[in-house]
Order: sequence, then structure tokens, then C-alpha cells
Amino acid sequence: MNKPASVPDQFDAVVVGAGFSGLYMLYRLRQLGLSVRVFDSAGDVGGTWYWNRYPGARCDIATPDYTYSFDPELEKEWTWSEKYATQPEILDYLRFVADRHGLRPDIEFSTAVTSARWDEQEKRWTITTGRGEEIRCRYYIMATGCLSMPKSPDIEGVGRFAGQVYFTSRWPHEGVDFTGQRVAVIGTGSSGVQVIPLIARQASQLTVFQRTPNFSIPAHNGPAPADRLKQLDEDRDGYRHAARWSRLGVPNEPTDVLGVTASEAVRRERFEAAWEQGELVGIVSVFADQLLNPASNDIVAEMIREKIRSIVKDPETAEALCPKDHYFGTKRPCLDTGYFDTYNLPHVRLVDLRKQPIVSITEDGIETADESFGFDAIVYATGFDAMTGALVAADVTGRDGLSLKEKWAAGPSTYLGLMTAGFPNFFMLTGPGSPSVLSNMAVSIEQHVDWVAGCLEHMREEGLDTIEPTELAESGWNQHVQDCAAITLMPTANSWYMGANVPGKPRVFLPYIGGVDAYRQACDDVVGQGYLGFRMAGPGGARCQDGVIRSMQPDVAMVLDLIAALGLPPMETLSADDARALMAATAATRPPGPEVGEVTDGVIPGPAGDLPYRLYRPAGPPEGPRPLVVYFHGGGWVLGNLDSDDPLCRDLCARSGAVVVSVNYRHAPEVRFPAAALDAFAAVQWVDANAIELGGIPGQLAVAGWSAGANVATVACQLARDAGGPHISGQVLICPVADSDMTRLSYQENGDGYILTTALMRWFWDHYADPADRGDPRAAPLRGDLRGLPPTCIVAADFDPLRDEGVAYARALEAAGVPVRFDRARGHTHTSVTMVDVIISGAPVRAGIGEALRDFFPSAEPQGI
Ligand code: N01
Repeated sequence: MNKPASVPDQFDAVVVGAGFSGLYMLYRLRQLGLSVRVFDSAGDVGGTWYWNRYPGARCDIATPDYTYSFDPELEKEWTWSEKYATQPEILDYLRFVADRHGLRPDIEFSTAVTSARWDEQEKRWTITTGRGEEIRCRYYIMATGCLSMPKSPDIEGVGRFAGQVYFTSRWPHEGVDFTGQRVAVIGTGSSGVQVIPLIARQASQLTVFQRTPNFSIPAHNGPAPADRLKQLDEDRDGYRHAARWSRLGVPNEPTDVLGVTASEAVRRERFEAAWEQGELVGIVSVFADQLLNPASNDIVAEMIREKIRSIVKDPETAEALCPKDHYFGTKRPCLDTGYFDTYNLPHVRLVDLRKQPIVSITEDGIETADESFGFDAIVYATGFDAMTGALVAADVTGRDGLSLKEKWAAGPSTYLGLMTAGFPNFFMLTGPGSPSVLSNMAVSIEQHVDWVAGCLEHMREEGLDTIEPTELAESGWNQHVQDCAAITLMPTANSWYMGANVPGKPRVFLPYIGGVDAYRQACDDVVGQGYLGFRMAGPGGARCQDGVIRSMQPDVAMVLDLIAALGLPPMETLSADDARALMAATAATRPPGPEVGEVTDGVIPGPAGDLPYRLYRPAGPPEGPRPLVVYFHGGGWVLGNLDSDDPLCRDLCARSGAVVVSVNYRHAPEVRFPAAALDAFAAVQWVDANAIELGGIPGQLAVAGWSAGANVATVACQLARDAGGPHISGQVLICPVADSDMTRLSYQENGDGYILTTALMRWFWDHYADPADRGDPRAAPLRGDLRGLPPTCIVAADFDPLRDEGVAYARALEAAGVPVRFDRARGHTHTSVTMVDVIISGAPVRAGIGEALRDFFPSAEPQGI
């Protein structure tokens, strides 16, 4: 085509990358009738499967799943020959897809995009290629893959070696014959684990330089799994639907078996089944808690280590191959074919770089701290600058001259892993913040491409031509991505998921670990809520429905779903006795909380009879007296007892280092206001008077409580002040009932759905106090005189109807001159913070409470949990 040199080509969309995602993106954009240009620096389609041609390269998701699903005819026409296809076969498949849909004419091969700049005036991107072309487009889409930018080996003397040098990620097309050669392989990730057994077949000597041993299980390659093929034959749509709504993008029944509680026989049976199955989805799902609980993870890890020891004959080599410095699954596990067996061959040697690090690459080999090695060839299997490397390398400049590299200097920031604020009409496929590398890529790619295509179609229908996420939506998503990772063991490893493999790269968890299903739901919800968090504009007008799509802590949401599935009757529809029985039944199955040094039960003489108490003494030193905390349980003055808050009391005891005395008080409706508050005050007086007998330090006394327990705790403080004693060093109020006004915004926002509802709160009040009494400060402490109250720690939870009265109480205390530590339990409900060892994200909040208690008592030392 002839055109004046000054007029750039115009396209609706430019796509970078002609791999799995770029090909399907092109197909969908064409379907929309858009003009598209795809660029790829490779000489053909294939993306990662074009470049990673090393011997042994295969997919590690079974082929019935590692395949496009958008074209049913294609599925019929293509038959995979193996469970895990080789790189040449996958490349053939992608070529077949490109030809079948006539995609090649829109792809420019051997052409890299070198820069992309947003023109705010024109509302277009200007793309420059390595061939010096300039192209204008409305939409710029990076389909560059997550593992496409090789990491440059950070090893001294890399350029010095005079022999042959190979990178698994850029393998020569003509192949390599290592016959008779002395070969070094550096790196034992997925690429190393695949290439090492095959190089060993040719080389006269193979030396593997291992920095971190990796978990790997046998792939048991062979024909594609018959059960999967059968399911596909019988109900292809149903099978694909199940994959799209699964956690990992492969249909897989989630287990509820916990490693920590399963019997030894069940543990062994489940592990061996996963080992035999030879699939990543199986081995990462042996137990529901293996990526959450170190003890459960250790069970799987140790069973894999046992296998390694049973395969590798030399004990020292076997031990060096056993991963011990990271939890299983926190670095990408591998599937292998004869990897560990390879080390039994006489010409194969493992060099453990933890014992003898590489000092330098030399002209004729590698020098470690202990030895000099001579080689004919060195193979680098040293990995990639994952997830962000290819995106920032392309010199993308958004609005106001801001480059993506600058914006992401402290780590990537995206909305849904699809877009980033300041870069209008710039889409990423499987970008950071999306499930991508933690899922079956084929499924995640199709979902992203479909979402982008749906979005562009919507914009066209609405007369909109620019789209960009808001800062609020993006920061909310980033927070959610990190919240999801934080409840797992993933952030503990020095993995490429964390950016830890590239020196200087910010340490941030890059993919979204909430699951393919949860992610898809979030994307769908964004669309369902009018493209929540996106700013869109064009001739059709400007619109923005701003907000955060997921702000609840992921484990809190999960537990709420589980509770909803139980279909329990609402408490407020029950009698007080039935509600108590229901509460006791649900408490019976929960984890017990941490061990403490000593637990004893006793009774306190109350104003109208004995009040039972339970005393918790921390384990370990120091011996001798400790500060005392008098604790009051929650339950709306109607429910609860010493057992109901037992795990929480253990937790508070362990974290604070104080003796915790949990006191039961009289309950409504049998005994109404102000009995509970008077009991609480009497208990505080008695504990103070008996501090020495209880193992406490006289004069070092705090009160604490949750919900209605926090209400009576703070009322006791007001009564103690008015009575001139006892002296109280501090109060901890967890989601307190501070007022009887149920009209605050938090009631409107959270009154319907999160266990404590407006209806239940009304039921509690009706049981406890007459309407005429509800303004009394002994019922509504916010309405009392707050001067002279002890230093206070208040926790208020986002999704709690009581949130705003907690906030109001904190402000009012401050205004009255009381030192206040206010902790917002972000993403939590009224009950979730107290769910010890059930809701992991509550632990940092309780750590803050422990810290507040220790601050009340300078001498306190936690027992440590
Ligand atoms: O890269 P890696 P990869 N000195 O980063 C070592 C996918 N994939 O190409 O762990 C010495 O995992 C490094 O050591 P350490 C898959 O998602 C899939 O193997 O950093 N050693 C590590 O052992 C995979 O996870 C398939 O201590 C150095 C290795 O090099 C991802 O791609 C196949 C070093 C790099 O391992 C990346 O895999 C292949 C140094 N300076 C890849 N620098 C399938 O099966 C790095 N290492 C589909």
C-alpha cells in the first residue's frame, strides 16, 4: 500500500503479541468489525511457544484443558497426541488456529513495538515499531504474556565464556546437539527441570548448578486423561463452564479436607492419589489449608521430600535436591519426566550453590567458591522478569508524559489486571493483578479477551471512545490483590511471583490468588454495576460510576458464604434459649485458639449471686505476677458465656502477656438492664481486690470486651471513675455497642447482611432494656460523661452496623481528653475479628489489640504466638 510517509497508519486497535492471547484478541476484535494490527518480534505466531524451544519443553496443564474453547469446530478438528503436549505440537496448534481463522494477514512478524504514547488531544495512541513505522490507534492492547522477558543472568563474568551459550527462553531454531560435550545448566525452575533430563541423554558430562531446589512431581505423561476426554465428549459446554468457574481454570472438585486435622491414612491416600495423577491442580489441592497453614503445608512438603529421597540414590545429592527454604506451592512447583532419576546417572552431577556459590563465569567454564569447572556449553535456565518485565520494557507513556515504568516503580498498580489509571484505552491481557500465572492460562486468556471485547462493544454502542480506571477503583483492587495474598503463605517465598528473582525489583505479590471463579465474578460485577470504577467518555457523554468492587477481606467473604450455605434461621426469629443453643452448636466445631499456660475456672460474688469466671495465664516466663485484664464476652446481653469467647480470650492472653479473667454476667431477658453493667462493675472491683490471689500485679488492671461485652466494660469504667476506683489502666473495646441510636449510616450500609443485622440488634435491645432506659449512659455509654476515663483502644469494623457508634465513641473520648488508639478493622464484620484461627486476616487486628494492652502495662511481655 502506498501512502505519504508523514501520514501514519490508523487502526482501531494495535495488539502486541501473537501468542495464545494476541491471536484470540485479534479474532474477537475482527468479529467486532474493528481494524487491527498485531505486532510480534517473533518470526511467527506462538508467543512463549515460539521462543521456548528447548528440548523437553511441554505444557504443564493437561491438553484437554490447555486449549481454546471459543471455537467448537476447532475443538473437534484438533486432537492432542499427549497429556502434556510438546512445544512443537503446541506451536503447530497455534499455527493451525491462525490459519484456520486467516489471522496472519493482520500480523506483522519480526517487528517489535518500541514505544507507545498517548495523545490526549486526539484521544489516540501513537505506536512506534523497531522498523521505524508510526501507527495511530484508538486502543492499545498488550498481549505480551507473563513470562516473556528473559531475566538477564545476574552472575559475574557472564560475557566471558568462550564456549557455546544457550538460554532456554531463546533456544536456537535448528536445535542443539550436545553429544560428547561437557554441559552446565544453571537454574532448576520449570525450564531447568524439563531440559536437564534431555541434555543428560546427550552430554558426556552434565553439571547442574542449583541455587534453590524445587518441588517437582512426575508428570506421568501419556495419552490425554481418559476421564477428562469422556467428560468433554459427553458435555463439552458443561465441562468448559466448570473450568471457567473453577479456582484454577481446570474443573476440579474443591476439597474441604484439612491437612492439620486429617488422619495419617487420609493424608497419605490423598497425597499418593495426587502424586499418581501427575497434575499441578491435584498436588496444590491435596488439603484445603495447605497454602494457608504452615503445618498442613509441611505435611505435603515432607511427603514430596520422602519421594525425592526414595528416587535419588546418593543421600547427599538427595538432601540437596529436597526443598526446605520455602513452603510447597509458594514457588511454582514443576512437573517432570525423570528429573530426579537423572541424578542417578554417573555422568550427572549436582552442584549446590548454597554450599559453593558461583564466583564467576570464566573463559572456559564456571568457578565456584570451591572448584573450577570446564565446559563446552553453558545453558541458562535462569527465568524471567515475570508479569511486569515485558509491559514496562515497551516504553508506554500515558497522560501527562507519565511512563508505565515510572508509575510502577514501586510495583504494578492495575484495576483487575486489565487497565491502569493514567493510561486511557490501554489494556493488558493477563496483567498483574489477574489470576494469569496461577491458573490455566488458556481459560484466563479467553476471559480477559472476552472482557475487553465486551467492553469495546459496549463503548461503541454507547458512543464512548475513551476508558480508564479511577484511582479509587484501582487502589481498591490493588489492596484486594494484596489482601488475598496476605492470608496465604505466598508472600513468604523469594519467588518470581513476588518479583524476588530480579535484583532491585519491588517485592510485591504480582498475580491475583483469589481464584479464576472469584475473579471472573468480580469482572462480571464491575460490568453489572455500570462499569464500576471506570471513567468513560466520548460523543455519547461522560460517565463514571466510581467505587471499589471488593473491599471485604477475602476470608471474611468466604466464611460468610459458608455460613449462608448452612441456611440457619435468623437469630431474631428464635427464643433466647434456642438462640443460645444455636450459638453453642456453631461454636463447638471451631478451632480452640492458642495454648496458654493455665486455664482455671472460678466464681466471683456478684451483686445478686455468683458470677462464673475463667482465668487464662500466659505460658512461659516471666514467672510471677502479671497485669490483669477483665474481659466481657459479646452476645447482645442475651447470648454468650465463658465458652463462647474462649478462643478470643486465649488469643488476647497470649498476645498481651496479661492474665485474662473472662467474666460471665447476668443475661437478658431473664435479668434486664442494668444488671449486666452492674455485674461487670462488681467483677472489676473483685478482680482488683483479689489481684494478688489471681496472680496479678495490684494496680495493673485493664478491662476489655467485644460487642455488648465492650458496652458493659466501658460502663464499668465510667462507674469506677464515678466511684473513685478501682484504678483502671486502659480499656479495649472491640466493635462496642456505644449507643442505642440505630439510624447511623453504618446501620443503613451494613444492617442487612453480615451476621449482626439491624433486626438482630433490635432484638438484643428489646431483650435488654426498655426504650425509656436506652438513653441511660449505663446502656448507651456514648451519652455519658467521658472525662477521666482510662486510655482506650477501640476497634471498629467496616462491615458492622455498629461501626459508626464505635467511631463516634472514639471521637467523643478524644474530645474529652482521653488518649485513644483507634483501629479500623478494614474489610471485617462485627464478628470476624474474633474468629481466631478461622479468619486469618483478623490476626493483625488482634495483634494491634495485644499491643494496645501491652502499652497499658509497661512491664507486660507476650508469650508469643
Ligand atoms: O524460571 P524460574 P523458569 N544464579 O525463575 C535460578 C513457566 N514455565 O524459566 O530459585 C544461580 O522458575 C533460579 O534459582 P532461585 C512456569 O510458570 C512453565 O524455569 O532464584 N541460579 C531458579 O532455579 C515457571 O515457573 C513451563 O534461587 C539462578 C532458575 O534459575 C516459569 O515459567 C516450563 C540465578 C529460574 O527458575 C519460569 O520458569 C518452563 C543466578 N544468578 C517455564 N538466577 C511449563 O512446563 C536464577 N537462577 C509449562
